[in-house]
Amino acid sequence: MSALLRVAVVGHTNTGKTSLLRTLARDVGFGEVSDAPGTTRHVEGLRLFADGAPVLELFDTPGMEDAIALLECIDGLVAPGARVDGPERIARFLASPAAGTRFEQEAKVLRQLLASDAALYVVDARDPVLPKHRDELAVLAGCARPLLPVLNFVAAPEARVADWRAALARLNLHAAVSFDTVAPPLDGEAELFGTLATLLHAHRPALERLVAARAGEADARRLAAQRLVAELLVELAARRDLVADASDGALEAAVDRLRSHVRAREQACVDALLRLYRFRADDARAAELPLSAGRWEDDLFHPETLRQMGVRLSTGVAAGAAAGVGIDLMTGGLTLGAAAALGALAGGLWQTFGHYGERIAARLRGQRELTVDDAILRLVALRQRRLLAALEGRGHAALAPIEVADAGAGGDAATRRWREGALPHALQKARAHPEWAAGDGADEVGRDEAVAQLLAELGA
Ligand SMILES: Nc1nc2c(ncn2[C@@H]2O[C@H](COP(=O)(O)OP(=O)(O)OP(=O)(O)O)[C@@H](O)[C@H]2O)c(=O)[nH]1
Ligand SMILES: [Mg+2]
Repeated sequence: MSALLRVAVVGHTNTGKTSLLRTLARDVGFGEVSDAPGTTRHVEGLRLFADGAPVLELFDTPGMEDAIALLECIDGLVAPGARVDGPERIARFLASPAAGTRFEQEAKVLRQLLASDAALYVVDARDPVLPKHRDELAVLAGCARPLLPVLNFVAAPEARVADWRAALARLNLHAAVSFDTVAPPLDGEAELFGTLATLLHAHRPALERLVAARAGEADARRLAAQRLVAELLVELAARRDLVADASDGALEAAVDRLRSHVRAREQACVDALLRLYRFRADDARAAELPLSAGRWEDDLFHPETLRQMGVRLSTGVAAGAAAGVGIDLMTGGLTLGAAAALGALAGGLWQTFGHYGERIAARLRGQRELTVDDAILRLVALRQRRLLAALEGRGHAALAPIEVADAGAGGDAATRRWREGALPHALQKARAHPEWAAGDGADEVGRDEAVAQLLAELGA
């Protein structure tokens, strides 16, 4: 047994072997996945790492197609009644001409299994248990390697998990794990590697390290993703565009500019999230997130988009031309200033006036300031959270559209809060800090504090 655990992934054609490897490796680019049988034609390996060191090497293999004929062929190579054990029978088969012709694909599987410490036997749990499966297992058992059945497609309503477990037990395969490469169960990986460890005692510590390392990576990934969203929201809330020119044309152009900025900033966050979760933005597979080619289909500033997400329209949004943009118009005095600036003054912090002095003076000169409407912040928060949930629950083998959760009145408490509760304090604070929007390092400490505070509120 080599130090690096080697596991072959075997099974009938089209059961999702390549998909399983994609999901375990978090790599949408591994191998070729298709609905057609016989997609994988060659053995291909990939390594999984724990803390930078390789722990497990998995080998994708071609699907087995005609196990009944294969078993007959192998049986035909041994004289009737002769006492020849499994590995010897397999060796005779591999040395026979049939292994290079009719059963070339199957021979690749068996060679790889003999060169491995164990195998994952991938089953399409929607299939009935058929003689071809029993013969497949009889041939594989001939290699005398531990086999762990992986019941794939268990998220499908027609999955026959109990039938499969019963049939496998009759073949002395008592440990089997349920999986779904498209919608993998949250603890699916840990269960898979944990069960494998019970079959491969010598490799148990390595597999446990792998499970722990991958759980740590998942936590770090989730936190990094939440931080990306928090930074996005803080920056958008902080954004204030000054419109110095009092003409309507200038205002319209500035509104357009702000909207383009918000769209681009949100898209940058989507791109970063896809990269973080190792999905490709230009990959057709990412298109079935609630995104199209890595982009949201619905424009952020279309009132219908807000309605679909259940966000109530504020006056700014209803205002048509300037939908989604708050406009502070200064007509005199301090009564109409930015709420944030007023808040600072009302709080009795007179010295803060110096900080806002220039902006207030500008407003007295008839200038206007544009901000991102609360409703847009809510919408951005709601859909980034939805994207996060989709990315968390999605395997790297997913090809089909995901169910987009009902965005209507329902949702959990956090969703309802984003939709209609008070905006988190960190965002209200960001309203008073236009310098946080620049992302140029100005007042990074304050901005980071707000992001951390928002993260804590998001996590709560
Ligand atoms: N819904 C669902 N679809 C899956 C799952 N696993 C695989 N698929 C789909 O099943 C089809 C076959 O998947 P592959 O990964 O190519 O199967 P394979 O076993 O490698 O196939 P061969 O290489 O041809 O033997 C593809 O269309 C996958 O998208 C699953 O768990 N759930
Ligand atoms: Mg394949």
